[in-house]
Amino acid sequence: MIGFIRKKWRQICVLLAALCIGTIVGGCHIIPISDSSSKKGVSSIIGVSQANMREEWRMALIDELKAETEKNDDIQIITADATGIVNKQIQDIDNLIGYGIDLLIISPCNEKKLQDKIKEVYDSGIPVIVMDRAVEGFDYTIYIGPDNEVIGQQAGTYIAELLGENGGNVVVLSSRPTSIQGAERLSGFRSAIYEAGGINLTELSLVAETKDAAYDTVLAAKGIVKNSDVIFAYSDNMALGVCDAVRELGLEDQVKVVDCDGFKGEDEGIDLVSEGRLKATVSCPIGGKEAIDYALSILNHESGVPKQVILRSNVIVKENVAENLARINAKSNDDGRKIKVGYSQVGQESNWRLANTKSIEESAADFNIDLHMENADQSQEKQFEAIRSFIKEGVDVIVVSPVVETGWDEVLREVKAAGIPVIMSDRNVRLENNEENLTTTYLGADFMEEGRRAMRWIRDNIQSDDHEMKIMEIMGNEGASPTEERGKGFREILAENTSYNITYSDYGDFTFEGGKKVVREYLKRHEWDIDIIFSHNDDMALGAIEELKKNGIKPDEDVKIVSVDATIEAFEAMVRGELSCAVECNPIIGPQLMKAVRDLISGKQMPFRIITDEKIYDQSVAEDYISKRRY
Ligand code: GYE
Repeated sequence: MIGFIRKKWRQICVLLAALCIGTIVGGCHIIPISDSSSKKGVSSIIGVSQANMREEWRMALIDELKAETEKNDDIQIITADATGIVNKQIQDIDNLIGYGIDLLIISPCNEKKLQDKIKEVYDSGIPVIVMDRAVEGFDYTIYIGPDNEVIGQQAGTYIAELLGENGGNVVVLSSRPTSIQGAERLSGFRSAIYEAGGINLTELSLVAETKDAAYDTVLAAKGIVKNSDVIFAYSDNMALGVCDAVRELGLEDQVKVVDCDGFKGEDEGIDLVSEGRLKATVSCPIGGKEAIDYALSILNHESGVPKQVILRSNVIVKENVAENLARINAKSNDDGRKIKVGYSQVGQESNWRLANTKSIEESAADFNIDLHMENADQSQEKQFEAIRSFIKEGVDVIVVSPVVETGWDEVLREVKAAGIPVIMSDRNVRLENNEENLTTTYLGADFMEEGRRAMRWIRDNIQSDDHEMKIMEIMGNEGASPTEERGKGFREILAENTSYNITYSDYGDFTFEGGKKVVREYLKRHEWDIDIIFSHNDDMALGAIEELKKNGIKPDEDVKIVSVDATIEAFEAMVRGELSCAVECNPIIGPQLMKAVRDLISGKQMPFRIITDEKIYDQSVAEDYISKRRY
C-alpha cells in the first residue's frame, strides 16, 4: 500500500514538474521533463542530470536515453540541464531526488566538483550511473563512457596508414578546446601522429569548436590547405565546416578530411563518409543505450553489473559504413540457450587466483553456460594448446586470462578464422600493430590505478623528515599485464614525489615462495635498509613477511608493507599489525564475465573494457571489514 502511494505521489510530482517547464520556483529552475513522463503504470523513474544541452553529443545522449526509455514500459526519465554550472547541477540533483527518482544518471559538468554530491546520492541508496567523465574513487554504481584519448589515437593511426611510408602534410584544427573530450582527442591524435613519424603537422587555431569557425579558418588558411594531404577535425560539427570549405576551394580531390564522432543522421560523420566527403570518422559511442540497459539491470537487482564500462570506438570508412550502421542499429536477442565457453586459466599461483576460478565456475551455472576450463600452470604453450582444443571442440566463445601480455597474435588469428569471439578476462594482451578485432573486450581490474593507489597511500601515510625513503618492489611474473601496469601506475605517482625511490626490484611471480625468495636474496647481499615494500600481490607480501621475521626484521615497525589483492589473508595480516595496507583487486568477476558472454552471443556491441569494483584498505579499517570478506 505504502509502495502504491509512493508511486502515485511520484507520478503526481513528475506531472507537476512537467507542467512547470521553464518556470522558476523558489529561485531555482524547474527541470524540463522528458516526453516519457506521460507513461502510465511506470514502476521506476530515472533522473538524468545533464551537464549542458549545448554540445552536440550531449544532446545526442539525451535523445538516445529517451529513445531507449521509450522501448521500456516500466521506466520513465526526467531530464535536467545544468547549463554548465556546477551549483545548478547540484540543485538539479536535489530536485530530481525530491521527485522520487529510483536511479540517477549524471553526466557531470565538472567531475571533481561533483564528486561529493555523487557520493552523497550513492551513499543514500539511490544507484548512480556516471557518464562520460569518470569521477575519482568508486562511490557510484557504474561509470559508462568512451576513451577520448584512444579515439584521437585511432584517428591519428588511421591517417598515418593512409599516408603510408612517405608521410605527408596534415592540418589539424586546433584551439584550446572548450570541452575535455576535445582536448583528450587532440592529445591522443598528436601522440599517434608523432609516433608514426614522417608527418608534418600544422595546427590551425580555431576561435570556437563550431562548423562556422572551422569553415572560416580553413578558407583563411588556404595557402597551407593547398599544400596539405589531410585535414583532421575532432568533431562532426567542425568536419562539416571543413568539408564545405574544401569544396569551396576546389580541393575535394586532393585534401582528405578525417574526424571523430561518427554520429548518424543528416550531415553527421557517417553520412559524410557515405557521401565520400569525409575519408573516415572515428565513432564516439554515446552510451545512452548501454546506460538504460545497465539501469534496468540495476533496478532489477541483477548480478554482473561491473564498475566501469569503457565504450568501443570504430574507424568508419566508406567500405564499412553498412556494417557499422547494422551494428549500431542491431537488436540484441538472447534466446537463453546454453552457451559453450572454453576458458584458459593462468594457473593456481595465488589465493586471488583460487577465488577467481571459483567465482567463474560458480556463476557459469547461474547464467546457463557450459564452462570448459583448462588450467595452464603458468605456461603460455599450454594456453595455446587449450585454445586450439577449444577451436576443435567448436565452443561458442573463448575466454583467456593470459599468463603474459605478448605473443598471442598467431593463435588469436586462428581463433578469428574459426569465427569464435574471444574475451580477455582478468589480464589483457598486447598485440603487434594494435590489430583490431582479434579480441572483443577486456574484463578485469584497472591495474594502473591499483599501482597509483598503492603509491598515493604511501605518500599520504609514510613520510620521513630526514631521509629519502627506500622502496623495494616485489613484482609479479615478468611480462604479465598486472606486473607491467601496477609498476607503471606506481611509478607515475612516485615521479611526483622526490622523497621516495625504488632502490630494489625483483620478480616474485605472484607466489608466497617468490616473495620469500626476493627478501632472502636481498639479505644475502645487503644490510636491511629498506623503508617500504610494495608487493604486486598479497601472497608475495606474506612470503616476504615470513622471511623478514625469520631474520629478526619487524614488519610494519622496521619496514612498512603495501600489497595488492586484499584477500582475507591480507586482512588477517593487517589485523595482526604486519601488513600496512592492501589495495583491492577483485577476483569475483564470474557474474560480470558470464553477463558479457551472454551479451556477446545475443549480438550486443562489446565495450573496449569492463572494469571491476575496487577499494583500498589499511590497518585502521581492517578489523571492521574482515568478517565481510568473500575471498
Ligand atoms: O593480483 C595475483 C594473481 O592477474 C589480477 O594474478 C591477477 C593477479 C593477481 O595471481 O594475485
